[in-house]
Amino acid sequence: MKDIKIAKLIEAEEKRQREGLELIPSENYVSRDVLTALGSVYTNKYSEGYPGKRYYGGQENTDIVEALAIDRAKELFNGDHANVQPHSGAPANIAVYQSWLNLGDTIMAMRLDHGGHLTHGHPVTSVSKAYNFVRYGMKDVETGEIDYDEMRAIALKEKPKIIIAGFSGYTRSLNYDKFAAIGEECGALLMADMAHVAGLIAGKALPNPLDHGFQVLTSTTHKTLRGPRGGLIISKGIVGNSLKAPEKIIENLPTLIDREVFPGYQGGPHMNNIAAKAVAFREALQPDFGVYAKQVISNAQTLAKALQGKGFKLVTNGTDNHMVLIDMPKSFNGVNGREAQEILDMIGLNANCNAIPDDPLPPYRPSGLRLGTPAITTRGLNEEHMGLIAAWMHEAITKRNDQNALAQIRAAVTEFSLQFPLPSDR
Ligand code: DSN
Repeated sequence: MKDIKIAKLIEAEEKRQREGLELIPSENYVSRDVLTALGSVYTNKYSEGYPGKRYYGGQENTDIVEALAIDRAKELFNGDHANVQPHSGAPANIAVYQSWLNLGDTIMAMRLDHGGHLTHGHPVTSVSKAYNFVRYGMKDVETGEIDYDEMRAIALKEKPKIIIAGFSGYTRSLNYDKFAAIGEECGALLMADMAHVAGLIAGKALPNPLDHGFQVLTSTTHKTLRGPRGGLIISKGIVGNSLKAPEKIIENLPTLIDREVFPGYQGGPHMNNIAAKAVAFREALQPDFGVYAKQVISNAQTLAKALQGKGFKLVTNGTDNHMVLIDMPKSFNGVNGREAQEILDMIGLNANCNAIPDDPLPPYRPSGLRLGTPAITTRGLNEEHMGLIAAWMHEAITKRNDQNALAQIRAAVTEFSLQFPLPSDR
C-alpha cells in the first residue's frame, strides 16, 4: 500500500484488535472471506435499481451477487422478501417508517433509557420530528419484564401505526406473542428491529419474530450476524408486485419497502458491501453458526454470573441474550460508566458506557457499562474464560489509580488474547 500513513494505521488497528478483547456487544470480528468481498472491485460499481432492473449498464455480475444475498437473507430469516441495500440499521428503520406511515403518524417503541435505540425516536434524531413516538418500558428493572398491560393501554389509546420490538441496551427476552396480540388489537404493523440479536435468531438460539405474528424485520449485518457494516430489511408479503402507488397493506410490503429504499431514500447500493453480506449470510447458514449463537448466550450468562460474584450490580440481574449491562455507581461507589470504559481501555478490554433506566447521569457520562460476548465467542472463548474477564475487570477498577497494576493486567490480557487469533488471521 502506497499510503504509508493509512497502512500503518491499519496495522495498528490489527494489532489493537489482536492484543485485546472486544466486549462491545454490537461488534464482532468478520472472516477473511467477508473482508475480501468488502475490499473487492465491486466498490467501483454503480447499480441503482434492483437485480434485472438497473439504471446503469454492466450489471451481469452485480445482479447475481445481489440476488444471492437476497435469497440467502430470505432463507436465514424465513422471509418472503429481503432488501439488502440499506447502508446500515438507521436507513433500514427509516425506510420502513417512510414506506408505511404519513408524516405525524404514531410509532410505539421501547423507552430509550430502558434500552430502546436512537432511531426509535430519540428527541435528537430527525425521525422524532417526522413522527410521534409513544413508549413502552419495563415493569420492573430488577427482572426486566416489560409492562405489557401498560403497553396495551397506551397502544389502544394512541393507536400507533407501527409497534417496534427491538433494542440496543436491553438484556431480557421480549414476548413477541404479546406484542403481536397488542399490534393486532390496535391495527399496527409489527416491526422487530433485530439489529442486536439477528445472529442469535439466524442461529436459532432466539425466536424469530416472523414466526410470532410480526411482518417486518430490520437489522444491521455487523453485530451478532458477523457480516460487514450494513443494513437489511426482511418482510412478509408478495414479491414481484410492481405497482407504482401500492396500497399500504401487508401483501404490498415488499414493493413499498423496495420503492422506499431506492429511489425513496437511498441512491446507489454499495455492491462491495452487498457481496460481503452475501458471504456472511452463507456463513450464517452453516450448522456451526447455530453452535456459535448458542455459545454467545451461554458465555454472556456465565460472564454475568462471574461479574455478580465479583460484586458488580447488573441491570435486570442477568441476561437472556448476548449483552450485560452493569450499573457502575451501584457496583463501585464513585465510578461511572465512562470512567469504567476508560479503565478497561487501558487493560485492552473494550466495552462501552451506556444509560441505565432512570439514569441520573448525562448520556456522555452515564451510569451503565455495556458488555457483550459476540466478538469474544468468535475468537473462541468459552464459559471457562468468563471468570478471568470478570476478575481482570474487578482488579482493574479496584486498582484504577495504580499504574503498575494496570500495566500488569494489560500484559496478561495481551498474552491471553494472542492465543485466540482473529478469524481474518486464521
Ligand atoms: N450503535 C449500535 C450499538 O452499539 O448498539 C446501535 O446502533
